[in-house]
Parts: sequence; structure tokens; C-alpha cells
Amino acid sequence: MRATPLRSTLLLMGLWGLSAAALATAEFDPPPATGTVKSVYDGDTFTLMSGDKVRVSGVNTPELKPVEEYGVEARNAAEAFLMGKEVTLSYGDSSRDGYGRLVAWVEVDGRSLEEDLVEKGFAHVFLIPPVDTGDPAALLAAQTRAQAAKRGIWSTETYQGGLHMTSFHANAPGDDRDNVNGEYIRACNVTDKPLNVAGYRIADLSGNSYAFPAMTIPPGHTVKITSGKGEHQTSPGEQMVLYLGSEGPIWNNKQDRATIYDKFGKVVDVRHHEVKKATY
Ligand SMILES: [Ca+2]
Ligand SMILES: [Ca+2]
Repeated sequence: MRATPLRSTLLLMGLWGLSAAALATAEFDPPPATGTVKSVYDGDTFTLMSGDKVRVSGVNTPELKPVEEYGVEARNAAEAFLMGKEVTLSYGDSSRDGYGRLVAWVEVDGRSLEEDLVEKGFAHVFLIPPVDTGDPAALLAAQTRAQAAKRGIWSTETYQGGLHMTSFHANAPGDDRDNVNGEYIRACNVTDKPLNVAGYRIADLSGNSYAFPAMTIPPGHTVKITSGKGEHQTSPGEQMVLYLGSEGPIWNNKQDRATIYDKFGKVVDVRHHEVKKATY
């Protein structure tokens, strides 16, 4: 790449202009308290004029790739709420996620984006401690109203159970046989009450089934359902993790299906995994 004048200036500043202390300060700048929205990617992700990407705290909206029911409606609702507006951002214990995105509660003119999306049935409450802190009571109340009215996602088959699978990581990093716990499914308690999963189980496409331990998931919280062996993390102050205890990988990297059953054998949720092109 040819060095443009601006690029050269930045390089010179980097080499000589900025002291180590100044660089360190820049790196640990407090996250912005406000910003103007440049573009909206999906219901819970957008970009500021500054270039910062923001993942909205406390909620999860249906995906666009591949598109899930109400994914487009959620994106459109977020766009109507946010585009070109100045947003106020507030943060929990951690202001950035593993992708470097800001993780923030979002308001426009004193109105909460999260509550707007949940009230309309375009998002469910989705709390991953310790990143998401604060009192989720208002959000849970909005969710209960949306569920009672069967608005948006609550009108679809996949959101009828109390535990909803939000992502399926069938292909563990590296060779799955050496990284059984790299395979996991994240599931969220989408009710407004604590959910004890004792007696629940999860089955793959071939019908192999694995029991859940007794574990109480607070409303709106998620649990990582990990394939291998380990000590269950049952404290709600951190990401809850349950281990299915398998010696080898469970989920087929190309195509599989996870079905969660409750203690009465009733289907709680089904999630498909499929890659068109093999990536393993
Ligand atoms: Ca796998
Ligand atoms: Ca792999």
C-alpha cells in the first residue's frame, strides 16, 4: 500500500510524536458516553460515526445470517429507533466484548432501545454476567407482556419453551477430538422465573442423549452447554456452564440437530446446525 500524506503523518506520530504514556492513555480511553449512529447491522448491533461497533446489552435479537424469523423486523425496528440519532451509552462491569465491540445499554432521548425491542417482541432478555449488570426487572416485565400478547418472536414455534438455544458451536476450534469442550450451545432462560433444568436432556440428530445436571438459571440468564467433562459452573454471578460429560465430540461439524427435552420428555427447543461448504 502506498503511504498517503495522512498515513505518513500518523506513522510519524506513532514513531516519534506520542510518548508511551500517551499511547497507554489512548488504549485505556474510557468508552464513549454518547455517539451518533452511522449504520445499523441487525437488531442488536450498530456502528457509531466514530467507527466504534456497539453490541446492545441485555437483549438478543433473531439473526440475519442465516435469517431467522423476525430478524429483519428486529433490524428495521432498531434502525427506526437509532439511525442518525445521538445515543447515550452506559456500561456494566466490562465495556467491551471479545470482538472489541462496545457492550452498552442504549438510550435515545431517555427511551431505552432494549425495552423498545423487547416490548415489540423483536428481542428476548439475554444476560451474560459479569458483562451485563443492572436490574433487569423492567426488561423482564416488557418480555412478559410481549409473550402474553404473542408478539413477534413469541408467535413462532421456536420460542415456546422456557429454554431457547441462541447459538450452536458444533465445530470446536481445531480438531474437535482434542477440544471436546470447544463444542457448545448457548441457551437462555426466556421465562420471567428461575428455571431448574434438573431432569432435562439434550439429544443429537442420531438420538444420542445427554442429561443436564440440577442447575437453576435465573430469568434472562444463559447457560453454556458444553460437550465434554468439567465441573458445572452453577453460580449465577458468572457465565453458567454445564458439561454433558462426553468423552468425544457430540455435534457433527457439517450437519446436526440439537433437541432439548424437559423432565417430562416434552420438547423445549430444537436448533439446527448446517454448513453448506465444509469448513473443518
Ligand atoms: Ca463437532
Ligand atoms: Ca474443529
